[in-house]
Amino acid sequence: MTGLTPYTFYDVYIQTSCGFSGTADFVSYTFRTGHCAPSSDNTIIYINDVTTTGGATNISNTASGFSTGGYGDFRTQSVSGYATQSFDMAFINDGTYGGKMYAWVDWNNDLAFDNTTGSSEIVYIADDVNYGSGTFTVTIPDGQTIGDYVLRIKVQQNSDGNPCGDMAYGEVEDYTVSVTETPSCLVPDTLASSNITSCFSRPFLE
Ligand SMILES: [Ca+2]
Ligand SMILES: [Ca+2]
Repeated sequence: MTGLTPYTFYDVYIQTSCGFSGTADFVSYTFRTGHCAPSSDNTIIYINDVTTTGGATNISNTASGFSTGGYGDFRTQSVSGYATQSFDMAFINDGTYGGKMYAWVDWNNDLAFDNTTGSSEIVYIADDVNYGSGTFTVTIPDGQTIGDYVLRIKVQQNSDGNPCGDMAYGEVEDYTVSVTETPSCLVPDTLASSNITSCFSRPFLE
């Protein structure tokens, strides 16, 4: 099936053609297009604050609490930048328990987060302990096409960092990375000075 609109529910009706005997009754099936939406029934582990810095526009989503069902769709909030530009994303969890942290960006917009080891769509893994807060840097890939891409951040305890895996304890939040045109003339950055020497004589005043 092609030509479907992302983030839309579709009803499909199918019936069997029985040749000369006619047709069987319809059976129906409902499915949703878009990125997977993991769920959690336990409300005690969640991402509370997400903020970005370094983008042309930035995300500030604080005190979000636990999203219903464990999945928070915040794609209307975006951080923007051009290819090769970086931004920082800071998160604060509920403050009591924390969890293992993961983030992905669907850079090829195929509605799936490639979780293969070494994939460029994995932008953050911190799963050695349970984290109450943290910050990570996301660099927009060189040559990335102008457009919108979904960034998923996930907190969870127990089990691994599967972007589509349901959580016994955890929450997922989705945001948007808007990639803009690279400026034709970039402003200087990372300015530094070294080996400064005097190039003039200070007037001697009497
Ligand atoms: Ca939340
Ligand atoms: Ca993808």
